[in-house]
Amino acid sequence: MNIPLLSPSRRLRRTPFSKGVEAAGVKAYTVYNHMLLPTVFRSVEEDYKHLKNAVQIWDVSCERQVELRGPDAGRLMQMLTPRDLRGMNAGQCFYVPIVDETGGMLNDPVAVKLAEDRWWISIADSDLLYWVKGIVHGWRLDVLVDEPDVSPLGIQGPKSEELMARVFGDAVKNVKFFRFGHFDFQGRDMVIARSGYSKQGGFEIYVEGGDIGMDLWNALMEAGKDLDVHAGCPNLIERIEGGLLSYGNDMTDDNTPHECGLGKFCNTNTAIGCIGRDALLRVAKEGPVQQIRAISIHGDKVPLCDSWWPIVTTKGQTIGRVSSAAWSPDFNTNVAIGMVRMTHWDDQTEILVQTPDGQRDATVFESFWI
Ligand code: THG
Repeated sequence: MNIPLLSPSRRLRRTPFSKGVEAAGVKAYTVYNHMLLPTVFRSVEEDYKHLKNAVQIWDVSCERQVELRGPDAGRLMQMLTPRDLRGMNAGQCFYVPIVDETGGMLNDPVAVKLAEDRWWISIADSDLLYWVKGIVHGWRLDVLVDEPDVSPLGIQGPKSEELMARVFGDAVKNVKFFRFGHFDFQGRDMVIARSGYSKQGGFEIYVEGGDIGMDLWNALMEAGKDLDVHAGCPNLIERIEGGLLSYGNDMTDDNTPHECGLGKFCNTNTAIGCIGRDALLRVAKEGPVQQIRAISIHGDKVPLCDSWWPIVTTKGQTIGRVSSAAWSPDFNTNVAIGMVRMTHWDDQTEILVQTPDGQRDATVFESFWI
């Protein structure tokens, strides 16, 4: 198959780390929040093995921030999500479903509480900024909303803590999961959280000011030479094994958080002010009729999944869709994420998946691989 190239232009934004990514031999990009996001360095499978054994530097600048500043910032944040934020303190990060007035998912970002009156919403791939600006205008809220020059850099993998300590000092080891601290790099303040889009452990550095980007990239590469540090990126195989969802692929605004298995991040009863609260109270009472599941697709390696693959019964009735799939060397099966109707969502249910290569036997699981 011929894979066409992407034509560069200013609309397809480069990042502060693009030069480093290119020097490291990036082989493919996707577009995420109108910005370049690397998807392959050596190969998806080699990158996967390396991620699980060493440490990688990820250019995840495309996780853009929607910054909220002002006295109504906290109130606005609670209007956006059904997760109860009253117990959240400055210094914490929360994974938060963002819903519209129907309870449909608009994004699944990480909310970073910098101060009572200052937040970053570290967004997945949808133009959340416009929804937030619309709410601020419509409700006449006292808060400024914009996209600052902040580019996250991910440090992921089992050796990430060692590498981070070498560059930022041992104190970085004290940062707990989904919390952040402030650290110095060349006289500049960096927000560093223990978080990231892998299950291998790691950190995210919120780099303020693109001008310092390559200095930081080079310092990390230099300090990690003997740790086998390499440029990497969110890995398709590893994130499916871990059940990390991809907005626009695994769910859209047609899905509620409960359908996405994100009910544990909703406190709809107490999230007073959430715009989708009434709608979600209704769907939460009944419970969803379809839900995200781990799916093992039998047989040899499946092709790239760039459209939804129907899930059917032996009688040919459609009961769901597969939205992400990849061959897993560690689990010796095709791992997949899909939305499955309640009649077939129980653990170990046998189903059929219609891949572009033909129909495959598959099994539904109630939990992911890692
Ligand atoms: N980090 C930051 N911003 C992001 C992402 C990120 N923006 C885009 C995208 N990723 C948003 N989606 C997710 C999906 C999953 C997680 C984070 C962001 C995640 N989930 C963990 C899990 O499900 O195991 C932990 C959730 C928790 O316990 O709170 O980390 O990766 N900055």
